[in-house]
Amino acid sequence: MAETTTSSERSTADWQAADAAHFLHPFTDFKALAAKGSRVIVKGDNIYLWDSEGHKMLDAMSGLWCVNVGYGREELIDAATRQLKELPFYNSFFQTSNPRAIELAELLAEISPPGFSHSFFTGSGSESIDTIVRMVRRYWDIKGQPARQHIISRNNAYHGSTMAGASLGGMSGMHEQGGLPIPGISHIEQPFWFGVGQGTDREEFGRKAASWLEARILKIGADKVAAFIGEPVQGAGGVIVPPASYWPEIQRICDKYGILLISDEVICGFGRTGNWFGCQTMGFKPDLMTFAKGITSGYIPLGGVLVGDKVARVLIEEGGEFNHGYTYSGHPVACAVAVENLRLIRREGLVERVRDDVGPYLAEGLAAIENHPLVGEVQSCGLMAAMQLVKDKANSTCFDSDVDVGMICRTICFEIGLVMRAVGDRMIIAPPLVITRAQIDEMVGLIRTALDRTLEELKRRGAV
Ligand code: PXG
Repeated sequence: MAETTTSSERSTADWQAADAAHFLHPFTDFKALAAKGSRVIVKGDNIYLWDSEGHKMLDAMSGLWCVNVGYGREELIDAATRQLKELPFYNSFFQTSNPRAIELAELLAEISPPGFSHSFFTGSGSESIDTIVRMVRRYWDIKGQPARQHIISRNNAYHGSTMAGASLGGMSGMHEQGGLPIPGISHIEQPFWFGVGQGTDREEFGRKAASWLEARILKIGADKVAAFIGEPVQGAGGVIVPPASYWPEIQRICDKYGILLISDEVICGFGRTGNWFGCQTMGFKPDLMTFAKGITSGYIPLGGVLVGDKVARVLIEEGGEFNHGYTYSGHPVACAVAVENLRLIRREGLVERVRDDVGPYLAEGLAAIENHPLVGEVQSCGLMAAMQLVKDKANSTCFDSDVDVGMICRTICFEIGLVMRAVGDRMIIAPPLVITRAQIDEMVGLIRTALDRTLEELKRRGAV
């Protein structure tokens, strides 16, 4: 076995060879990556990353939508270190608890919308989604309506990668592997105006997209539907911001048929959209919320479910034992980091900053980019944004499927020192909430350069 070394002690080629020989990466064509060699990230500070070749990059994706307070925060490092020394692990099974998990549950009740007093902790977003499937089905069992099993989600949703997460997600590539979705789950079309609703009024389209939920409920039978789940703004699906009319109408339909409404806040939670939770930005009141990622700014894995009082009361007062939980539910070190992270977000006013300052400033900066010949649409919400790349701006025509314009642009981004993600032909960003106005200028400048170079490359290939 190789000794542990710091990055400077092994060459990039050496890291890549060992990586290819032993490490199977998520969502990866293993053979293709082994041939190419992975990019080895060795250091992070504030909103910047460095790879093993010493290249500095502006991380416009906050790691993977999670490093909300930026890299290298001593407060979080100290909180973890203190807790590692005091009590690195104890479980929350068998009638035991620990101070950090209690404090975190208390703090979450404070920062969440009214009516959320209880949390269930997990180790990730996917585990939170699995928890919610079991929890809402259990809720209806206790209520004497065991037929309410079915959960409705949406095409192009992302809810994680476990059996339940990948099933609730609406990614066909995931469903194709492993016999998914599992029974009792179905999907309606997403509220993606550019992709599904063009030619119609945006708000009218939002109401229409919500009406697909009602149609599905009636098809299945309301007495068989347990819940509807959605991300307030779809993240991994391409930062799809629904029309303002959408979520209030979804809420009305769920209320009408007595169906539980679940907000998947794994990306939108903890300030990303300019409120503590995305449902507040989108104007709806869910019964349950899943969270992960930004709760610890990604420094350590932690997820969970915020359980609204209506559901919690039934589970607590009438439910008896809930046969569900994980070794790391309420992990003291993860909870210590989360508590410090939430306090830091509050102390530095990061949520308000996204809402009133850097969020609107980013929107202004991107409005200028909307004029770019490659950009058909820009959407943003707080500090998450998407640029839809098009072949013909005047007619909003997309590129042919053999032109992988998103990947061309993404490769150029890495070359110029910008981490920006491509979801199909949509370029997306979600920078750390601590980003300054000057850094937004820098980021928008890099985006413009990337788009210009992408256009040049497309011309060279004869694709435009
Ligand atoms: N729900 C949502 C809304 C998510 O975005 C999960 C659940 C699952 O969380 P875990 O912690 O189990 O990964 C996610 C995760 C991407 C990308 O490519 C997005 C996620 C994960 C990996 C890649 O944008 N989101």
